[in-house]
Amino acid sequence: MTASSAAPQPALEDKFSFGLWTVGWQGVDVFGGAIRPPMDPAYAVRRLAELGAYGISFHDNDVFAFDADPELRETAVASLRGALDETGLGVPMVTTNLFSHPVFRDGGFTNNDRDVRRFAIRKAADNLDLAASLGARTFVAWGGREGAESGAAKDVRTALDRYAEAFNLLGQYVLDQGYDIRFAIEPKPNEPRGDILLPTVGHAIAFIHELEHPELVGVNPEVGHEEMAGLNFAHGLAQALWHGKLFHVDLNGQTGPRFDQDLRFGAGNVRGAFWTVDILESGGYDGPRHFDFKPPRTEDEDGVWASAAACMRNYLILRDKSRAFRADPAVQEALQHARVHELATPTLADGESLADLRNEPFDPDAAAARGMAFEALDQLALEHLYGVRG
Ligand SMILES: [Mn+2]
Repeated sequence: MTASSAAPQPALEDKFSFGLWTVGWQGVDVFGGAIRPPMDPAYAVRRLAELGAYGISFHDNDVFAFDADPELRETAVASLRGALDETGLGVPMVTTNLFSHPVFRDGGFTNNDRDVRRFAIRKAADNLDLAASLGARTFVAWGGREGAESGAAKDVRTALDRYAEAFNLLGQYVLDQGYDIRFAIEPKPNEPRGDILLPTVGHAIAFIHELEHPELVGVNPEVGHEEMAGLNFAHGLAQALWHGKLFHVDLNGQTGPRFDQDLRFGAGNVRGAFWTVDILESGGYDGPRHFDFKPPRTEDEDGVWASAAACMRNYLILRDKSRAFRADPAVQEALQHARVHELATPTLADGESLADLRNEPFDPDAAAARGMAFEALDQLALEHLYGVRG
């Protein structure tokens, strides 16, 4: 068996999806302009279908220009629909661009200017109609321009009032229209704004519980965004699952707290990627494995497809490794030694009260002398990851 055939090929049931803006990224960054030509969405759909994806996602303005008139918009959407029908690819998620046009210089839903907020909500509602017409079930909201660089310029408490107002309005709209769509907030700590509102998974989940229809809103955590804040992405996913709020996920790669790298999935923090796949596969998540990466500026179009294919390939490699880790008898034994199962036993037994617990004899010195045996377990995980076991 050659190295290139050692990992399974992507299949539709793997639910791999890509944002059109990922493979279509022209490489514009803060220090330089486009290095790749624009990519036609229909072409991107066909190429992604060939690679093994099952779906695509897009911002409204990935498909038609911000200033497109209704006729141009319809032509663009028809072209996309044609490619979707031809390939059988679906659109599990749609999102709205409330950040590129200069009108969003201070954000959309939390812009200090009321007329801009009204426009932003209108733009999102229009895009909900399109999302519903394409069968999308998830509507992601990344508020990259919702924030500030300065102190007094943004009253955070009133900004959160307006943020909640927008989700309440759009949530009610979805209910009134009978759309089978849920919202997923995508947290990010900074970039492009100096400080973005709802900066982490935890902030977003707390916010969701203040909304009129919290059941309609979950999170879309992104690897790079949580790791930019120095956080453990797999732990963020686990907590989102615990709250029943993991509605979608953005997979990519990041190397620690620095600018948002959007590396292909599996690059950057490899160990983090292993635990990310492990929790997604074992934690009950059944949504798209969605890639939100940027093929580096060094690449031509061939490099774009190499990067896209590698996202799926790395996921499948890590899925195999996670399964082999879980199935390894030495790991089962190490889990026992680490007493992982004991955490699943409630601290009080049925019928016990706090009083029972308070009267219990306990020898803290004896308990303190017990090692946790975590190192042996973690080394087994690393050895699976390094490819010397399983
Ligand atoms: Mn990112």
